[in-house]
Parts: sequence; C-alpha cells; structure tokens
Amino acid sequence: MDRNAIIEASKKHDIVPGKPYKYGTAGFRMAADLLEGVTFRVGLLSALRTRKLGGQAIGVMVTASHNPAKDNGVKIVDPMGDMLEQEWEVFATDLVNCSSHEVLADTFFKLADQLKVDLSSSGKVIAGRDTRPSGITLVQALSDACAATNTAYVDYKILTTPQLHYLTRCVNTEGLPSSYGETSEAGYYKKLNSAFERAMRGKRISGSVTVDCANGVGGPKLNELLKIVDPSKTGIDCKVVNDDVLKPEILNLDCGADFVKTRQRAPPNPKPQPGDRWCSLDGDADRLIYYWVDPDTSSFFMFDGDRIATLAASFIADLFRAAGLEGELRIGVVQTAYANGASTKYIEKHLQLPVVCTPTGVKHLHHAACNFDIGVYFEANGHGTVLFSPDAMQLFAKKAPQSPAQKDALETLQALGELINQTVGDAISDMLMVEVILAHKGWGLKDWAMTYQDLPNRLVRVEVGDKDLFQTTDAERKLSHPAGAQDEIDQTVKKYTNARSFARASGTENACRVYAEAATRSEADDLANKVALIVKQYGGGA
Ligand code: G16
Repeated sequence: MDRNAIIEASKKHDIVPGKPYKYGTAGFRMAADLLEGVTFRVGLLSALRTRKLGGQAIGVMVTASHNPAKDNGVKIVDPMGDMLEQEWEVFATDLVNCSSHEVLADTFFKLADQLKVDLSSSGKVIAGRDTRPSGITLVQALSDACAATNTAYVDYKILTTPQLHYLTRCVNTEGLPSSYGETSEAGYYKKLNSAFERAMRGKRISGSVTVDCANGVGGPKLNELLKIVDPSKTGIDCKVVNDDVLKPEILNLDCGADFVKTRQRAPPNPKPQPGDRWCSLDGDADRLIYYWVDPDTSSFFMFDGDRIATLAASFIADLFRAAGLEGELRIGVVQTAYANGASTKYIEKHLQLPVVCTPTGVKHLHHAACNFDIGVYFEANGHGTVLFSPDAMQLFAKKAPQSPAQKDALETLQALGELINQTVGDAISDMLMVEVILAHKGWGLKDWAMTYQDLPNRLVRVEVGDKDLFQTTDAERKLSHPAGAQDEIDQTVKKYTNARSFARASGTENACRVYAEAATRSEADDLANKVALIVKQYGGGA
C-alpha cells in the first residue's frame, strides 16, 4: 500500500480542526459540513477492518437518521450486518483525530502493524446513504479512501440503514449454507414479501395502516416493496404518507418516529382520524412507533418500542407453547433505562420472561440479545428487532409436529425468523411483524393498548455548555460525573410518587437527555423539568 497515495487522497478530503471527534452511539454524527474528512478516515479504517477479517466485506452507512436535515453521519457495519466491534471504535476515533495527512498515514500503518493486518491482502467495502444531499460528497470521500488503499468498493447508493445491513450480511454469506438472501435491493423486498405471506397464511389483516415515512428514505423504499406485495393474499392495506424526498429540508420535520415519541403526539400533517391505525418511521427507516387516536376517548395513544417488544415477546412465547417447545429455548427481552417501568414489570411478572438492561445504542442491545435463543430487543424510541439463534431456526425446521396446530406454530416461527431483520432494527420489517401479530391475535389497537398501563413519562432534550461532562454508570441509570449532580437528582426524585429519572449525554446530538416517569402526568412533567434544570446547572450553561 502506498503511503503517498493515502496522503494525496487525504488532502482532497481534509478534516475540519476543532473539538475531538468521537465515535458515538451510532458512529460519527454532526453537521454535514464537518464530515468529509471524517468519512475519508472512516474509509481508511474500513480498509483495515475488511483485511483483518479475511477480506469479508465491511458496510459503511452514511446517515444521520432522526437528526435534522443539515446533519449527517457515518457508521461502520461488520460482516454479519451487526455494528462495528466496540474495540475498533477507539481506532476509528484515533484515525479521525490525526492532526495532519502525514500523521494520518503513519497512524494507519501503525494500526495495521499493531492489529497484524496483512496490507497486501484484498479487501472490500460496500456503501449506502440516506436521502440527505450531503451524502453524495461523503461517499465520494469514502470511495477515494478505498481507491487509495486498493480496496474494492461498491456503492449501493440510496438505501435504508437496515437494507445496507442486510446487503452486508448477504455479500458475506453468498453461496454458503448460512446465505442470508440475494445480494440486491430487489432480493431484500423478495425475502420480506415471501416471509410475510408465509407468516400470514390463513389469516387476514383487518383495517388499513398509514405509514408516516418522515420524508426520508423509508418512503420510496416502502413504495418499492408495496409494488410486489399482493394485498389479496394477506389483506394488507398500506397507505404511505410523508414520503417526499425531493425537498431535503423537510426530512424529519414535524413528522417521523422521533417527533412522535418525543412530542407524544401524531404528526400535524396529514392528521390521523380517530380509530385509524398509524405508524411512523424515522429518517433512515430503522425505528418504528405505532399510534392512534382512541375513538372512545379521543385521546392520543402511542405504541412505542416497549409496546412492540411486549407484543412480539408475548406472541413468540405463545407460539412456543403451541409448538410444544416450551422450556427448550430461552426467550429474553433487552431494554434500556428509557423503557417504561410498567413494560418491564409486565414482561417479568405477566409474561414471566427475563429482562436485561443495557446502555443506549443498538450495538449494546444487539449484543445482549445474542445471549438468548430468542432475544427480543427494543429501545423505547422504536429501534429494535428479534434475534433467532441458528439453533432455534434449526429446531423450528426439524421438529416433527404432533398436530396441525403444532405445524402451524412451527411454520409461523420459521416465517417470523425470515421476516424479522436479523442484522439490526428495521422499521419496514418490524411494521410487517406487528401487522402479522395483530392479525394472528385478532387484535385491534384497543386490545394492544389494554395489555398494561404505561407510567406517565417525559423525555426532555437539554442543551448544555459541555455535554461530555456527563458520564454514567449502572447502564446509564446514574451519573458518575459531574460530582454532586446525581445526589441532587436523587433528592428531587424522592419528592414524587413512584418516580424515576436519569440524565445522560446524547451520543448523536449535541445535548443531554433527561427521562422522568412518575405516578401522574403532571408529576412526570414537573420532575423532568426539575432534573433538566439540574443538568443545565451542572453542564456549564448553553
Ligand atoms: C441512534 C442509535 C440508537 C439510539 C439513538 C439515540 O438511533 O442507533 O440506538 O437510541 O441513536 O441515541 P442518543 O440518545 O445517544 O442520541 P438513530 O435512529 O438516530 O440512528
């Protein structure tokens, strides 16, 4: 590999000096005009990673997901479609913060040495981006990093984040018994549609579902899928709204999963009619939130990630019983500190399933979910999936059914394992999963809403002078720094009934987040505001 080639290419994609850059919750994420040099350097790290893993393809996704349109981001996807191994995040941070092109090249070769990477071997990177126009410049930087390091590069252009994860796994399993599917966008739609039809066999979906696509990449991609979906087979009636990707500035604006979850209300436009079933995706279609306006009470009701997790876990546990598999496989649920306390109680007490709590970030939840045969993981913000271990999939395929009911349950489990994205949370696949489960249970949204009652809660975004002052412990449920802040939060929480609150620095936005729940709506709001004030005071002002 040629040191000069790296230096010359780097000069075309210079880094903007300033604050140290950090690989956050979902890679590097910030204002798009700071990202060109960062993305080039992420390309260099990917060139090392693919070679370290014997030439398996590495995925790179350019997206800022739920963030405003002016932001962008870049993250690395490992060969099986999961997030970059955490140990390597440090190497990414090291490369990105190099002070000059020469230091960058030296650090690259030093890392190769340290990690025992054979630079003469071949490597491959595949890339995708969301609909943000800034993505075009960023993938060019990535492509140049690959060219400078003789790394094969395939640009899949505009994709949802879960599609890029799917393609990464497909490329690396092509022709193997573990083949994940056809390595193409069309292959993704085919796999989803066929699994959806199998999961729906003998059942019908009742009523329509309207999907708010946040004016992001999920809109055109869902429309592509719907071209091959035959509604006569399942009864699905999917209406797509907020799918305008030609006006970049309206991405995630007053719509989308993050808007619905944080504002706890439906997008103002178009407005859902009472009784209609709605859901929202986020800007890169990896989060999903359902909601409706209850026609009896006229109040807004949200089915967030916690509700989707409980729905999936209860359905899969029922299928296990019906298939005669009870006790043979371990099902568990993974949540974060943001999970509503009532959902955790419902899973542990009512569904009798174990719950594990991890820090925020799909990478943490995914990892913990792999410890179960069936791991259901969802963040309250709607990001999640259900992982089926290879053993579980084999058991569903091999077990001889003792009755038609057992056969049905085993076939549905197999179909779900194909329908649900095994690489990362996928809003389109999760939406089909929810539709399947509601149809199987014969449930409307009222039935789903009645499974348990959420504790009133509030999520607040707090801008501070330096969010990095805030460090957490105990799966982000407590602050270890700045000194004194947690004590003040604890004292405040004590004044409210059944209350809980925590604060943490966001890894995707330049802000802190405060979560509070309590016995009543006004107590939850009040507590969140009080804790936000504490955070502001300790965060050095905005
Ligand atoms: C990303 C991560 C999620 C995380 C979210 C917010 O989502 O993939 O796991 O929950 O950021 O993280 P934070 O609170 O640290 O800002 P997305 O949908 O924005 O890619």
